[in-house]
Amino acid sequence: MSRTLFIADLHLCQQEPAITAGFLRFLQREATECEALYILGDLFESWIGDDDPNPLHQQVAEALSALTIPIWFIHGNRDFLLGKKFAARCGMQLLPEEQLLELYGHRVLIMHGDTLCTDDAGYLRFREKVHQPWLQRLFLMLPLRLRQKIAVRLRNDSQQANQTKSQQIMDVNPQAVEAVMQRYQASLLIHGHTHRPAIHRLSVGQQPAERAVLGAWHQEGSMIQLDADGVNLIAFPW
Ligand code: LP5
Ligand code: MN
Repeated sequence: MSRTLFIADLHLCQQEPAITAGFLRFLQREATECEALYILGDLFESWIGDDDPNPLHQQVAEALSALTIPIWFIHGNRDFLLGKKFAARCGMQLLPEEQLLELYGHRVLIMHGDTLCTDDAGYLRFREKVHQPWLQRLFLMLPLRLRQKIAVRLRNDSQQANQTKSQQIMDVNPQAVEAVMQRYQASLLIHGHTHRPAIHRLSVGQQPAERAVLGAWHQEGSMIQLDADGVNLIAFPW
């Protein structure tokens, strides 16, 4: 079937087995009937290193590697440390944070979406810090238990910080969207992160364009399907 699927923000974790089960069903059904699957970040609730022996990771790796279609992954703000080793176990390929695709006659830009939230200065400062390669190397050398503790601490700090931020600050900035789409001459942008599923029509350099936003999987599944007829945002029960 000539269609490509995109998903993001599943936030898989051991505490939410129903979401994992829904994802495994999605892989067996939807993902077997498409040309390629793109995972646009935050597949996992958090990631502290490929050496984490969490059995959920093994389960996900087995299910993904059983697929015969190409699987591509862009890091999110929760799983930016997911490395080549785990990607290889899943049979998926890692992409840079922005990737242009030419699919069915569309120029499609894909990304996680966090870098579009340019009004969230606190987050961007945090992001810059934790994306420093030396800090990541140092973090990955720490004992697993300590890494787990740091991740829990960062999640708590983040949740607290988010309570004081407005909804607008935590959404994408329209100028940032237009600028990046113009830079890639993209007519379609697909991203996640904001958990505000929608297809927005806009104009980029006076040309009609679309921004398709994936939903999180907290209450139901969310995927974007792209084919020769265009882009479709689909919600489904897990
Ligand atoms: O994730 P979510 O939805 O709660 O909020 C995000 C932004 N927050 C984050 C932080 C993550 O949740 C933390 C994930 C940790 C996982 C792995 C640990 C690996 C550590 C590696 C170290 C090298 O992404 C949030 C946004 C929101 O999205 C909406 O876009 O607003 O941003 C924040 O909350 C950032 C705060 O403004 C500042 C957080 C305070 C932390 C200060 C510590 C800095 C020093 C770090 C050094 C290790
Ligand atoms: Mn995110």
